[in-house]
Amino acid sequence: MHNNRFLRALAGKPVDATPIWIMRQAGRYLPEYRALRSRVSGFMELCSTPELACEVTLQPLNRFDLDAAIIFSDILTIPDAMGLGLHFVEGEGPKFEFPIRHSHQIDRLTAPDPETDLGYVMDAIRLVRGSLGERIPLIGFAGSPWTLASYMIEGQSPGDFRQAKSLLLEAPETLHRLLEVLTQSVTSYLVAQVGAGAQALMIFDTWGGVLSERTYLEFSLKYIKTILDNLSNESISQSTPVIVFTKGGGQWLPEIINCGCAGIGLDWTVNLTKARDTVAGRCALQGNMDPCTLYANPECIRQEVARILKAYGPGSGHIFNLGHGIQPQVNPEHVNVLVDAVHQLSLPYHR
Ligand code: 1CP
Repeated sequence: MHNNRFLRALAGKPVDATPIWIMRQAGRYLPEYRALRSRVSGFMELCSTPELACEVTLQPLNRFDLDAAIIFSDILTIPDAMGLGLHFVEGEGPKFEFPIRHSHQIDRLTAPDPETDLGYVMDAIRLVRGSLGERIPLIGFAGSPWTLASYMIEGQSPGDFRQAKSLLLEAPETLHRLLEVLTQSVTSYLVAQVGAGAQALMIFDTWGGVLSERTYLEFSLKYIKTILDNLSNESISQSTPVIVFTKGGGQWLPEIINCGCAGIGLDWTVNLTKARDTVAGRCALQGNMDPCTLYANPECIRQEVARILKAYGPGSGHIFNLGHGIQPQVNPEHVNVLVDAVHQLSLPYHR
């Protein structure tokens, strides 16, 4: 691999500079993404057409000196493949035509076959790997069972979680059945992504942080751990590192470390120095700049990068990223400033 900083940092091995990639690095802040999207029927056509998904995946890499690529897709491809009918309403985000409203719908759900039902994702991964060659590694991903379940139950962006949390309290066994079929689905989806060429994996638990500690451990982390155990049994996680990102989960780092992940994603509310002390070399940390920093001027962006690098301190085990996805209104020039600042300002920490 020409640039394996990302995989080395994830393994805690020495690097020449801190690697960086950006959540949602392919997306609406890029004019070339908006141009391509306006020529197709919508976001799902981009995802489900491997040549287009490949082109979009590569767009940010043609502009910025990023240390990893992430396959252009979405966490909601799994519920879509389960028959919930995903579509995107302009300005409102994802919607399901057939959300989960009754427990008998859960009884009828089966785990999608990743090679047939989600074959377009595997084809996109194969195409991207063909184009990238050994330039930089490619990350595959999936949503956590709890995060997917929240969208499936609410039928859209979960908002106040009225229905998902009511189900959790009123019929926990029903929710557990849904989480189990999602756990099987996510496992086979991630295994297939590795088979197609993904070199690292990330589990997005975007909505884990809205739970209480008790319900986080029982309804989210437990299933993430099962996925990691399954990947380990299939000898996947030993060779393909997995990053777990629970947004809003900074207070549960001691529990998250025990799920078997190679890295933990952190949002910007977490103190990186304390987080590094907590994990004590047992896994790598990814993050954690506030995405809104990119609205500020280049000098402020560089200062913030310097602060975060200093907070982590010398040595490997840190992958720079935002604490959540990049906002669509960000000026792409500011992303260049960020990427170059991380590479330049991190040099003294790796001598
Ligand atoms: O063109 C458009 O309008 C679509 C916007 C968009 C994009 C660019 C959506 C719809 N998804 C994506 C791509 C995407 N989604 C990636 C691509 C890889 C990358 O460059 O990072 C990834 C990893 C995701 C994952 C994803 N989708 C998450 C988890 C990460 C996160 O941001 O929290 C979630 C929650 C989704 C659901 C989703 N899909 C799209 C939107 C706008 C949303 C969020 C809706 C909400 O706020 O609830």
